[in-house]
Amino acid sequence: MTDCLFCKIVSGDVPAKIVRESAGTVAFRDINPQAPTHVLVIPREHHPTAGELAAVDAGLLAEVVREAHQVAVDEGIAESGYRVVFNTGAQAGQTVFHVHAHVLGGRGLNWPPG
Ligand code: DGP
Repeated sequence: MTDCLFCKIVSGDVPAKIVRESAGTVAFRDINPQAPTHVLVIPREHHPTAGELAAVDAGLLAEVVREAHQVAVDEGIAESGYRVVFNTGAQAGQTVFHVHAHVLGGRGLNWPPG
């Protein structure tokens, strides 16, 4: 999609601190980190939400989740604990409508979230 910020990160038109890449995904540091580790994992293909991606390519959604776990391993937070969040829809705080998994960790995380 030409007008999508995260598509532009995939294409390299917008710079990002990329930490991992796989055949179907790119992982990069969030510009406004909410925890010591805050990485976004996105599919290279444009899909607006996790639910829509699940409906058309569940394998690609699984790849996003697998890569999120690998980010946690790489960042050294897999053992202490980390959170994977798909904000879905405006009321849940989704601001970029290209599906992304937030990988958060490196500090205690409260529940329920705000
Ligand atoms: P969400 O609110 O769930 O849609 O998350 C969008 C995230 O994207 C938010 O945590 C901030 C991050 N973000 C927005 N613009 C940029 C950008 O240009 N570069 C990077 N690396 N992250 C961005």
